[in-house]
Amino acid sequence: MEERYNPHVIEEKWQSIWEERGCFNTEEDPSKQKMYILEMFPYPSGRIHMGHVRNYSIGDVIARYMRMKGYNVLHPMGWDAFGLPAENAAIEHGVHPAKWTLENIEYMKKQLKRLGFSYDWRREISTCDISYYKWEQWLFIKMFERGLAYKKFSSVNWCERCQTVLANEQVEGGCCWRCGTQVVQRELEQWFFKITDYADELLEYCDKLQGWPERVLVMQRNWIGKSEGVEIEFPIEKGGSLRIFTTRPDTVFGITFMCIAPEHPLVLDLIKDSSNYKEVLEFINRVRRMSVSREAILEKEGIFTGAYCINPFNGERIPVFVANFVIMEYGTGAIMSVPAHDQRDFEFAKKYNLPIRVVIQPGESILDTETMDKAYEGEGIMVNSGPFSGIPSEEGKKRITEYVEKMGWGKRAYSYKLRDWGISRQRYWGCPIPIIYCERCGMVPVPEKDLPVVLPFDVEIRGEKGSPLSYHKKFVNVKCPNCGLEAKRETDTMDTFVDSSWYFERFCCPDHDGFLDSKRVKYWMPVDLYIGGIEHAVLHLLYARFFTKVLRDFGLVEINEPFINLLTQGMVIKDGAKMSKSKGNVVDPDDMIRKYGADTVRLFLLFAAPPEKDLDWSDKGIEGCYRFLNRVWRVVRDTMPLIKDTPPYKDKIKLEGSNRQLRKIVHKSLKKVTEDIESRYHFNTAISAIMELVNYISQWKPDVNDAVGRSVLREAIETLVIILSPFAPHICEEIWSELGGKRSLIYEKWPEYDPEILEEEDVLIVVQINGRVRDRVIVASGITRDELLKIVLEREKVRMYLRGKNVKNTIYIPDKILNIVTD
Ligand code: ANZ
Ligand code: ZN
Repeated sequence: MEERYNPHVIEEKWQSIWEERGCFNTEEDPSKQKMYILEMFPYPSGRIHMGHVRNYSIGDVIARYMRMKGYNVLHPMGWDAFGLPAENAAIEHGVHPAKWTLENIEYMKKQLKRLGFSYDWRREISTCDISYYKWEQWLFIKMFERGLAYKKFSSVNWCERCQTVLANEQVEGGCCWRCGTQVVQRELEQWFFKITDYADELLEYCDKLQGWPERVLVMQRNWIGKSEGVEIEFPIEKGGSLRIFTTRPDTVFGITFMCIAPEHPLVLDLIKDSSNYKEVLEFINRVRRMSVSREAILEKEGIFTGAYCINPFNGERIPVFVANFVIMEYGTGAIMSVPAHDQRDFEFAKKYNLPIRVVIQPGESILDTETMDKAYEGEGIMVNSGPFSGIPSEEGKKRITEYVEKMGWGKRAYSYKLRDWGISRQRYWGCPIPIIYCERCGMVPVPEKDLPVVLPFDVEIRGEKGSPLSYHKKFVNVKCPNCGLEAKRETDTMDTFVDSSWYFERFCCPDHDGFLDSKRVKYWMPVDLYIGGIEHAVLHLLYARFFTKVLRDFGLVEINEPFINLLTQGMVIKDGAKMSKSKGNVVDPDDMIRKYGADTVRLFLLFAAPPEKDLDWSDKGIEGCYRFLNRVWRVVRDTMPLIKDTPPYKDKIKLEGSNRQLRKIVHKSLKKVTEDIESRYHFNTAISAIMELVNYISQWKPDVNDAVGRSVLREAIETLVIILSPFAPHICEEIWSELGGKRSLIYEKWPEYDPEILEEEDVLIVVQINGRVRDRVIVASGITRDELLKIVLEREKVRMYLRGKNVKNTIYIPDKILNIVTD
């Protein structure tokens, strides 16, 4: 064994052995239980950052552990390769997005390999590969044929800088999530996926995803945002009726006006005979062109339509307004306004001098419209509510709802915050939408035999006005597949979240000439453990769940949910801030690997914090991990002469004293590491248990002539190497082969701990001084004389009796009596 620990030599050696032997290649094997471990695949931005390394180190520990546990482990890696940065690079540096992306992938793949992650690289996927996006187009057509992909005009979030439409989820505080530019609204015809068809199921299954963090489930539930309420039909004075949605039917007697969205189909009808027809139209157009998304409106504004509704509960005339805060896509696009009990309505009423009427009294204090400075939105007792007065508001909700249904004025209803998923992007570097527009036939999907619609290479990317594809004549102009007339191709590409909504299924059969190979997918899916950042709690994870349900309904997969367990890892922090280029506090993984080797980097990232928690980068910490691995090396090297040709301990021999003590600690460590990995992913505590074990072994003084002791030590070292190997695989492989291991450590079985030795009781030892009983101590059975003596000499009583005397000799009857003889 080499004198010094040399991570670089060792790591390169084992990485090439693993690769040559295809150690991590996986095939379906019905005789073995499968285990699909997946980390969110990266965007090929150029370089791996520490967050990636942490994410993949966590996944790799589990994958390696599960393999040793005997599972058939699928652990793939790929690239979320379409997206804006490639196009921005094209605009800024004139490099083709394909070239930029492929070069980044090549570089980052080298980095990942240098970290020794146990991927089956044969299964690598790039979403920008024709063989991948061809099937995405195929799926799009299936969705189109079933009405799950459709087109509609809608007001969309538009980023002037990126010249592209953004999904609501990509707007952060009114700004573009990528570049931070203020988002404006535009009316465009866009492609949508009908995720709202699955709102109820997506919500329902949130209760069944027991392997997901509650925090993610809460975010998904809120995102779907199901509200229970009533739809009520209000007669319009001059004819017809207006349907509203409310979650507060208990407040119907407090309605003092109504509001409808500017896009509401009844608007023109309502204002027809109005004297201020023109003003209303102007207002509506102004609101529709507004620069902020409707949800973000602060200043409530509206205008009277001139029309009135009748409140069927009390016969009152209620004026109808058009208001900027009412959203057409939510509920019915019209509301009953109760300013006393809804803050938005309150602000609106104050602004336009509309009456406010209290119909819910909180109880402890009496609300007075004269003195109210905000709406009271809580529960209470209904007042001024005709026959319903005196009823608690929660009860009132039920009673009014029943009454509404009985009278035929409306019905119980639900409303969702979730919107259909807008997937159109006016961008080049994405999956082309396989639709052809024909003047005679309308929208015609590209026939399967003509797939894929290949993204043309020779485009001019200017970064302005629409998609580069729309300038590409050869791409745009086609013959209609239906009638043969001149037709035009769709030039929008798909949101890259589409690409990442099914890649985990494709990993099961990346080479399949078809959408999915159902047999292989059936074997591997669902993913047993999915690991990634919390930033994907709603977008990616909701879309992936939606796609899986769609695929199920198409008969393409047989599962309801894609991910059984979800682990969301925390951020990597340095100097109190998230490690990021913009903060200038990035530690480059390459530098760290160069300095310490991959094992140290991995070990530090796993040791410094449990996976879900944020991790504070510390130069001292990584240094400490490096010292620890050096220590492991030294300890093994020093014991090597004793254990090299010794078989590991077999439990037929009865152990005593320090041999027993060592073995007990080995099995205690094994148990702890096993449980920490398995039940809670608490790698940090697992690693510290291993560190303690190494300490113990290094202080353990073996007796060269004791064959049993040597075999216990051999077992200790073997166990140490095995349980350390998921965290720091290279050094362990090297030691393993030094120990005489013939095969790679990854084929080794994860050992079972010996419950018997752990169950051993503590023993009571009688302490005598010169033959007289002076003290009693409880210690672990099997304690050595030296260890026991150390404890005993510290004890108050013993020190008292020994004062002024020298210990001459000790007589130890193991686990029973210690007699100290003085002179
Ligand atoms: C009358 C009322 C009285 C309301 C009251 C609230 C309090 P959630 O809980 O988020 O689902 N609303 C309904 N449709 C709307 C739309 N298209 N645009 C803007 N607001 C709309 O919110 C449901 C409440 O939001 C509904 O209940 C309605 O106002 C408003 F004391 O109706 B409520
Ligand atoms: Zn045609």
